[in-house]
Amino acid sequence: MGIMQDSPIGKKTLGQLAVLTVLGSLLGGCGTPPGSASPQWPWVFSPPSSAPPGQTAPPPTAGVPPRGNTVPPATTTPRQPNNNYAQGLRGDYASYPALRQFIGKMNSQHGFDVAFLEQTFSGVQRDSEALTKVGAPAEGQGWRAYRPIFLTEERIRGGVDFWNRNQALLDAATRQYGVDPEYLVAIIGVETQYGKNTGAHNVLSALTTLGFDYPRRASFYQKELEQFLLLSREERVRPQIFKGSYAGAMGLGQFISSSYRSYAIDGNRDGKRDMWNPQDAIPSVANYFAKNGWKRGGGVAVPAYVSGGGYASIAETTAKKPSRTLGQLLASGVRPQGALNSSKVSLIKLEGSTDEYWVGGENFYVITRYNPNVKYAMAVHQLAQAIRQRKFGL
Ligand SMILES: [Ca+2]
Repeated sequence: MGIMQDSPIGKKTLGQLAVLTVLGSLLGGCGTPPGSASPQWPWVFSPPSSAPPGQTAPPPTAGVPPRGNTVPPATTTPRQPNNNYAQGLRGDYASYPALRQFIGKMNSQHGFDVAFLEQTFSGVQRDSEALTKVGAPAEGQGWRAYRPIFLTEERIRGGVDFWNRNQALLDAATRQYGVDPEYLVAIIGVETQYGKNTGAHNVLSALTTLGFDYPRRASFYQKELEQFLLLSREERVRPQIFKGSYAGAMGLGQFISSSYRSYAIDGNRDGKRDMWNPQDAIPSVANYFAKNGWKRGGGVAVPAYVSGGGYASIAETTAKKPSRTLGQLLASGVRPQGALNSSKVSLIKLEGSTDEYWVGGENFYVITRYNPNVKYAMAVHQLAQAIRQRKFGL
């Protein structure tokens, strides 16, 4: 998951988002054929959430699909173009052969209608801000500059508030998934400041831009775009509706599309996996951690002193699965400053003007499954500890 660097300016509340989506629907934006007698959209229109974070979503209406449209079942059989759509690609991506190939693949592998996708992508505007941001992630900074972004008084206090507001949800997620609650709170705090900053980029535009205008990671973002369209179909949400980070990460926990499809949980059982609603987002983040091997109560990381000539070659600056015993680290000149409950450990090096060393356990590695940068995982760990200490007055 990416780290949000978006300015709060330009953020829209979910209420505003709902208004915009309704407006878009009324205006026939995104290509809905006006006055059409039968529904042309493969998916029922349904925004990610009509309720602001922290509020309970309205109860589902059993058996009644939103807006009464019929959703055709997903099919893997390629379909012929639907003549209700204008043919061909237009707009910013009209002259991209790679996008044409992508559309062909979505048709042959997943049964998406070609004309529908052409219509969809004809409305995509290049997201130049995403291109700028993807080249300068926060992780590029040294640890001494990176840490203060997240270890702020506001974020610690906000974490305690979020925990108190969502105590029952966090308790339930901890019981069901075995993930320590302070880490769930800290992830959501680092990613979105507890839901205040879930991203204002149009996910379809951001992923199309990064998939076809950013050659260095085109393959990754095209795969996420594929996952995103599948997600939209599964969740019955028009792809133009989703908002997220410049990299297409969505909701309180900033799930990219592949993670959304794999790990998101419908916690409140209303039939939607709504990552903007804590009722779904909290168990989803817990599920992500559990599926990646989190051990409840297991050690995460402790600071360490290093000496001699043996430690340098085993120090990790990128995430790797722990493979050493504590005894092996001790023999390499590493002196942990505290106990760490983990059968396998790594020596973590946080680079900066003065390097910092930590012994990281298996749970530290699990945090890096969320974002592979060790500075990210350490920021989550330290924020989690600070929030826990503040909440319980330790
Ligand atoms: Ca739900």
